[in-house]
This record gives sequence, structure tokens and C-alpha cells, in this order.
Amino acid sequence: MSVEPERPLPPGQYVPRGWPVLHYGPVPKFRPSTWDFRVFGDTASGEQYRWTWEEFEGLPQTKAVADFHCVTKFTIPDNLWEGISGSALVELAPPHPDVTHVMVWAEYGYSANIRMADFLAEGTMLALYRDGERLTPDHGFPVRLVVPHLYAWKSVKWARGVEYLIQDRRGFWEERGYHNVADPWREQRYSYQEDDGENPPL
Ligand SMILES: Nc1nc2c(c(=O)[nH]1)N[C@H]1C(S)=C(S)[C@@H](COP(=O)(O)O)O[C@H]1N2
Ligand SMILES: [Mo]
Repeated sequence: MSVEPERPLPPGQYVPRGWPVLHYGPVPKFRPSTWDFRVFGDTASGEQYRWTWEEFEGLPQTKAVADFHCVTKFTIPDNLWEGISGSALVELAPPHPDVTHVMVWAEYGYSANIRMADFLAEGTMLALYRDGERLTPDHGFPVRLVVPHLYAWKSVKWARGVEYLIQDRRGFWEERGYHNVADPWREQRYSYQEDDGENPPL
């Protein structure tokens, strides 16, 4: 049995039962006393920004409803995400005017690069809640990035920092054959599909 989604699905996607858990490596332990979130790299001031867990949780939060598309072809429709929007974070930590991309970093060195425009887009946020509940450890507790309009490998679980980039660089999967941009509506799955000019060297 499959559930009819309210919005059209990107090409090749289907709605599974339940919400699969997908990641590389182990689930990290959350230690609130040492946890921090950093914004670094090409900031406007040249300084880096750092929030403790308590401070980060206290930042202004927003909500957005969005579907979640994994490149392995499952789509989870209608998630209510709640957290700190990319644009709110960028206001708190201004980038150098030449910044074009961000690298979002997680525990154990997982990373994903996205264009600044995608980071600032409606719906992109550092989510703390889904459907009114805390994320579970498997799904990225305490904080995960969600970039609903890109394939979900860009939605970094266990996020710990954002690096501003004046020059684009590939993240974990982008270095391993996945598409640098990852628009599911254009089925940008693999690096061989990239157009010149949107792809730093492999
Ligand atoms: N830190 C981290 N985040 C990650 C991954 C990972 O391996 N490590 N996998 C990505 C991939 S490929 C997908 S499809 C989604 C899956 O999110 P879910 O497990 O909440 O469904 O997380 C993304 N975020
Ligand atoms: Mo994925």
C-alpha cells in the first residue's frame, strides 16, 4: 500500500512506509556540556562565531512544512520542521561579500557543500524538531540541517558547524560520485551529470 502525497513527487521518487534511517558510520553521543556550534571560514569580520548548546537552542526559531527526498528514491512527505533558519544564522554571523557556498560539518567529519542561495532559501534550517518532537538520535539529534529542495544527503545530521566558502569545495558524498548541486526535480544524482561551472574538481 502506498500513500498518495499532497504534492507531486520529483521524478523516480516513491513514498515508503515509515522513515528510513540512512547514514555512514556510527550515531554520535550528545554531550551538552561540550557541544558547540561554530560558523567559521570566510566571515565578514574574519572572526569565528561559537554558540554553546544552551545559547544555540535559544536562537530565534522558525517552522516550515516540507517533503524530504533521498537519492535512494524514498520521499518522506509533509514534515513539519522547526529550528534556526539558514538566513537567521547568516544574519547573526555575516559572511564576507564574496562567499558563494557553505560547507556544513557534522560529528565525525561528515560534510555537505551547498550554494549560499540554497542555505538562505525558504525552508532551509538547522532543525531541532520534526512534527513537534525532538529529533531522535538516529535522525540527527540534537541538530540536523534540512535543505528540503535538495537530495537529503545535503541534510546533514548531527550538525556542528558551517564554514563559509569563497570558493566551492566538495563535501563527503560530492567527493564520492554524487552531484555537486543535487536538485531532485532535475534528478541531479551523480557527478557525471554536472554542468561545467557548478562543479569544483573531483
Ligand atoms: N552526519 C551525517 N548526516 C547525514 C548522513 C550521514 O551519513 N552523516 N547521510 C545523509 C543521507 S545520504 C540521507 S538520505 C539522510 C537520511 O536522513 P534520515 O536518516 O533522517 O532519513 O541523512 C543525510 N545526513
Ligand atoms: Mo541519502
